[in-house]
Amino acid sequence: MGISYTDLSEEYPNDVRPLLDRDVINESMLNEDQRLWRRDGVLVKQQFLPEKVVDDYVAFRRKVVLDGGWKDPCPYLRHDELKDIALYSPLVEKMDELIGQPMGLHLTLTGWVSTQRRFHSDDYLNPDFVHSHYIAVWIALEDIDPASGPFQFVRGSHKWPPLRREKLFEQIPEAQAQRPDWPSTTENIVAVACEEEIVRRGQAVETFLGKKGDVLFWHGRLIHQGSYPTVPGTPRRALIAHYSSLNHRPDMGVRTTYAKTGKPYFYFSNWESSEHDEGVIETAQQDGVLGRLSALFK
Ligand SMILES: O=C(O)CCC(=O)C(=O)O
Ligand SMILES: [Fe+2]
Repeated sequence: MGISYTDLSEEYPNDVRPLLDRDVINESMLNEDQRLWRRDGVLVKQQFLPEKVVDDYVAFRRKVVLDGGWKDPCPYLRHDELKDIALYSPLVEKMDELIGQPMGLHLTLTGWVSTQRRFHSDDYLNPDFVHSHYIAVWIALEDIDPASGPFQFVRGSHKWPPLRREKLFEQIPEAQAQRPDWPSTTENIVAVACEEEIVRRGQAVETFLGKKGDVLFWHGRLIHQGSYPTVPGTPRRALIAHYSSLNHRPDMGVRTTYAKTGKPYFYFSNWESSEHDEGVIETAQQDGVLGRLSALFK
């Protein structure tokens, strides 16, 4: 027997969960999106982002030559073009409404290919005390090609006992748990346990084939993955952004507000330097070859 989902998970107390996840609430007070969120742990809003917000970001993003995007987690610190979309007011306000807390941006994944990160939930990747006062969004920047390795998820899996880091650490050598790369070296253990649990519960895996401007919001406890592309190399033009409640991240001390939209983000001095852009950003004007390459994306 391998390591099971039960080995890796444990429910946490009702009173530390976000309001909409508590056992007993007054459901008649909820709006439709909150009701769906409580039930499914995932919410899709079609054409949520205005075309201009998407087009402006895409025009800027095309300057990034590599489909993998920026290598660091916080390019938004250096580029207002990322803040314009990831801190677009109605987007953040929707999250505030779902978690019941003011949400701040702390991670953007800018690659235009699938992350190929196998099944997991995001909550156990964060410190315990966050207790899923956490949300991530998957913004389709174009109509998503089914061959590109789309986002997949298990509706309602946010109600399963959540994956816990300390439970995982009980299963692996201490030396491995102490290394900062434990999320990637344990990816397969977690994925196999999740896949077996999906089968055991007889649950369907759903695929998000967003159209341009659509947004999928997902719960920190939702089981999801970036699937493998069936046609490797197929672009998947999306922006993924992660947010935590300002009131649940004592580990991320510095917060600031994006003046243009009035929405908060977490600040990390180590990602501020423009050296993180070196070798990533090349403008079409600077280099004819790269210019021709980016023209291919049009
Ligand atoms: O590549 C994807 O669609 C999923 C990425 C993911 O798991 C995450 O951002 O938490
Ligand atoms: Fe994830």
